[in-house]
Amino acid sequence: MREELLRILMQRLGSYISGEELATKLGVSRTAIWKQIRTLKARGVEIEVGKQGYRLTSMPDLLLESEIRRYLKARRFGRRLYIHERVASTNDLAKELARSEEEEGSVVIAEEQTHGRGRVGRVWLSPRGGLWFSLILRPNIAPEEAPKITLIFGAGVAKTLRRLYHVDASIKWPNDVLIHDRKVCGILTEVEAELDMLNFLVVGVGINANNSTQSFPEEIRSGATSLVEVLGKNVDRNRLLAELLNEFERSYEIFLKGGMRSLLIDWEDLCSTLGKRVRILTPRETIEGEAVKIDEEGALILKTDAGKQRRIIYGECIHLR
Ligand code: BT5
Repeated sequence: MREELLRILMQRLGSYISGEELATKLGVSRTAIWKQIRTLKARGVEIEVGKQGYRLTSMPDLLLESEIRRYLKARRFGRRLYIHERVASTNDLAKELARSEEEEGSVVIAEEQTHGRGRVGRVWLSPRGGLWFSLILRPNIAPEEAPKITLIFGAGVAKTLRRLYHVDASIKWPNDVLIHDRKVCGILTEVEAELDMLNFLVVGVGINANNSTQSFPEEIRSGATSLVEVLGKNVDRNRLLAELLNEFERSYEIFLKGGMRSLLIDWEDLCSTLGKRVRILTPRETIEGEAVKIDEEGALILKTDAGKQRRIIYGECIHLR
């Protein structure tokens, strides 16, 4: 009912609506309306309370199911949306859901994460205003194929950001999306498998959208950016989420039909790592060379100074020039 109330206020942005009219429309008491208004105000929604009733003074930047659905064209992705105020990590919640048979395509979203995670236990800062979500997938593939999914989703993010906001978004192998060489998005794919059978996969996507990166610790801030910082204005996160899910579903279907090769061509076009001199840190060694291509498994092919080709499946990549 809170979302319904907000929708009515949004439709009448700037003008007063009486408590009585709202109560009648929603079939609840005026006290119930007042309570919901109080909660909305506490969440940062700008509502003026006057003699004539309630008035929304600016469009709220909140994740709302009804708003997401306005733009959602995907059939399976986003069929179920779980929107939370604050969670530890949406990946953890999505994994819990997936373990209890949640269907493919369900999405867990949060306004804020208190323990957002990056790869290998790194921290992912997730203040309000960003877009933090996780998608449950149940593809019929071997666990080793999971990195391909990360690649596809990275390309989906870069493509969508370019299309919606005309920004120069590119992929840094394997899983970062950058704008002007600063990280705007990270992806964390987690797999649960038994022997050779993949039970499910959770793809977590974090995008700095309407959050500032100014409050991040210096070592993270210097390499990070957000959409509001690049564009100078807020983006519609509901639409962004829906458009991402539309794009992800399209690519995922191509992938399931065996179209990885065509997806990789797209990926290469969007990638800023290829052609660059890079340093790769793996758990065992540090390698430098020129990034020349990506193979069908999603591994990076490097030409080292000694003229040798190296195939790197996993590692941290630093762009040198
Ligand atoms: C990633 O890890 O880039 C994966 C991030 C995935 C986040 C999503 S949000 C929804 C879902 N739920 C989760 O708990 N996680 C997923 P990695 O490549 O390991 O990069 C982590 C590094 O990025 C950190 O060590 C920081 O240096 C930097 N970093 C942390 N927070 C950042 C932010 N908000 N923006 C840009 N860089 C950040």
